[in-house]
Amino acid sequence: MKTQPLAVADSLNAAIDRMHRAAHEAQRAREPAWGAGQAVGEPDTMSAGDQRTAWAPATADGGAEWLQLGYEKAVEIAQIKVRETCGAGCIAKVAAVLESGAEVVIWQGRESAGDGVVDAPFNAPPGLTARGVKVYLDTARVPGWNEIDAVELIGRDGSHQWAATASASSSYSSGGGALGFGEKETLQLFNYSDDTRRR
Ligand SMILES: [Ca+2]
Repeated sequence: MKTQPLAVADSLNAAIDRMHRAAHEAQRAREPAWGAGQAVGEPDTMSAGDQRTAWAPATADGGAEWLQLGYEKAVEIAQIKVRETCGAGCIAKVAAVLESGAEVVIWQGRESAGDGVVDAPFNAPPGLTARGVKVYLDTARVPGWNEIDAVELIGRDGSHQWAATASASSSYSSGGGALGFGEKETLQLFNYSDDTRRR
């Protein structure tokens, strides 16, 4: 008789885990098109062009913009790889963001323009440990939209991470009605799991 409550607790925990995952996936699917959230996670823009599954700044050729990414685990950075899926060639600077908020510039310069999907690699010097990355663009350098689908953080320990969080100087999605919908959905799922636990 003692095992029964444990088994119930296990199955409830598994159910709650499933609900958390479902909520997370629902949230991601409902990220505003072209919003900074589109740069979270692994690449999902497989063909080049103006695609709603990548981040786009608010204007095509407005000039200075930035995209900041956060990762689960701080690592000694080997390389940062930026997946540009539209109008590649605008990256002006790549920096690591330390826990203090201070930025250490990894690369600064003029990227060559490229067609198609471009995975632009930026190598970091040894001894730089962080879990934040900031990519600066000058969108005036390449006429038309400039979009980033994902940013990979590669550690000297061999680890590969996709961004867990993202924010940006601006995004084409700003003012879109989709903001907040994902949160509402998550709340409903959590309320349901609370009810289950009370029974
Ligand atoms: Ca541009």
